[in-house]
Amino acid sequence: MAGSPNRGVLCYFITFTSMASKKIFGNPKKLRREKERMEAKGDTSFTSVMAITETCQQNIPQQYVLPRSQRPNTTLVDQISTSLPVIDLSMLDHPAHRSQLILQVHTACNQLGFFQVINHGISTMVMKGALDSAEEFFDLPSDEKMCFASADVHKPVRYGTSMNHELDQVFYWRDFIKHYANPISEWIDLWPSSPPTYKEKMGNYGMLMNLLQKKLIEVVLESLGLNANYLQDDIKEGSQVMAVNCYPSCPEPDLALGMPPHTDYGTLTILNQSHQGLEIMDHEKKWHPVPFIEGALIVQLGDQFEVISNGRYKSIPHRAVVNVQKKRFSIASLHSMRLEKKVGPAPELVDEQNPVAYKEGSFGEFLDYISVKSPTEGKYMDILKIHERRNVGEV
Ligand SMILES: O=C(O)CCC(=O)C(=O)O
Repeated sequence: MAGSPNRGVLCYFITFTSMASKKIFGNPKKLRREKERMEAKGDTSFTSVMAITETCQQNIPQQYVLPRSQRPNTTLVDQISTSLPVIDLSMLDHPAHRSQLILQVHTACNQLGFFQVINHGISTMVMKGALDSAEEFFDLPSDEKMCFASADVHKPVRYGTSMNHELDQVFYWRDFIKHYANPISEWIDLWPSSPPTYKEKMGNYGMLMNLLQKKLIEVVLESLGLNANYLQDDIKEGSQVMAVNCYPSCPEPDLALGMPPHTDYGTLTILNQSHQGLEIMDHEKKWHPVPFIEGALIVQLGDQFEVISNGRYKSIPHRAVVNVQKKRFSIASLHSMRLEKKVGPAPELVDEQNPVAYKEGSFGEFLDYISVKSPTEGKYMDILKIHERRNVGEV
């Protein structure tokens, strides 16, 4: 854990291609052995960040202290942050404005892979209801939450801390509960029954997110010049994971992060947050805080869209910072194709100038990968990237 000799050489996984992870992942036997080793350990016990903060410490425990190079710049406020794209989705209701909206989506996805949406049709009552039930869940006594504790990323419902408490070398200032949500009837019985309104409020919100993502995917596909119906059935039957995050206030926010830099694997993620705390990285590797806009939802492109677009659009690297004043809650609705569906570049986006740049991958393979690799150790997407052949004589 923290303090191990590896800590000083940790790299952000957005730029890091681990030879070791390629070796394990490329070798199914090794991957299976590694998984068996993890399962044999069977360690589901951990201390949540909520429990740590209850003891009112002035300093964060050593295992949450990031190496200097990975610490956030908490004074970051820049011009770009205030002009990050905000798209009015009600333009979709007016045929005359549709092409303007598609152009805005194209610009946002091309430049960043990120935008916020307003007038999206989800009421602030529903959005707030889901965040309130998240808060009530994390306020439950520890033993009630611990029934859902697991480090097994394949579990359809799991409560945890940091990213994966069994793999993380440095811990992140975050507790979470994640649950599958599509189709809701298949999963909701497994969700927490306490607080009593959790299933209703979170379930209602989750179903609306699933409808919204279909709309959003259509406009992103159109913005790529693809048919809005491309992969329609796969999207309808796709997987939805709701990551419900709690970032307690942190006495030393400049030393820690709520979540490390990462991209989401799926097609797109819709994020609802109680207040500001998300940061995104632009193509020049600069971090920008995402301003909180009351009632807005944040849309982030995931790796599957990068693959489908054959690299025209890139998934957005993002991280969560923490603050000293108050707890922050967020709900990330993570959408992807179903577990076993292999996704590759859209044939329409491949030609002589743009040869296939990614191998096919699936959500299931991504989960297998992260079940043995911490986010700082390499990225599943790097395995899918087809590196261009060097010309003869090139060093
Ligand atoms: O809470 C946030 O702002 C980020 C959440 C996130 O990136 C995730 O759950 O994957």
